[in-house]
Amino acid sequence: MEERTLVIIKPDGVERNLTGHLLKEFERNDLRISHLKTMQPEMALVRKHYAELADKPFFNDLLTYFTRGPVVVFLVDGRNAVKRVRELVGVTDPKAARLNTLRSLYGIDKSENTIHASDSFESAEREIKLWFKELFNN
Ligand code: DGI
Repeated sequence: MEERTLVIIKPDGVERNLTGHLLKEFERNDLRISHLKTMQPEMALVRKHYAELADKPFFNDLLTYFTRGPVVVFLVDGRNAVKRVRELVGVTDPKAARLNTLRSLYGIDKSENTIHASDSFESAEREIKLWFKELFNN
């Protein structure tokens, strides 16, 4: 099924000049980048994005990290894009991520894992509305 998902290059990725490398991997894997922007995220937006982690002990560190510098936010389109992008990105902990996934190649550790990708079709819909409000009328 043709799908759209949300990807974010987190501050550690932008800081280490990995934006181009990371974007290229999506195109190389036959996925299409349909919208893209750089922004300095507001704390309130990141709080909403990670609302389901609000009671985790690492939540405040996560907010500080995510808002410490610019991020690159983009939409990726393609057949089964949600699952294919998650496979390309790899699991949360870069040390546990499969060989050649983006987190295993570029992630620093579990708290600074360089890249975010929506984990389901429903998450993608919710997150696209949060990060790309301008695409919606209401
Ligand atoms: O969907 P994911 O990003 O793979 O994972 P998630 O939604 O469970 O967690 C969101 C982010 O929170 C994750 O990319 C990095 C951070 N995180 C998750 N688990 C831990 C964590 N950070 C720390 N410091 N410790 C954790 O156990």
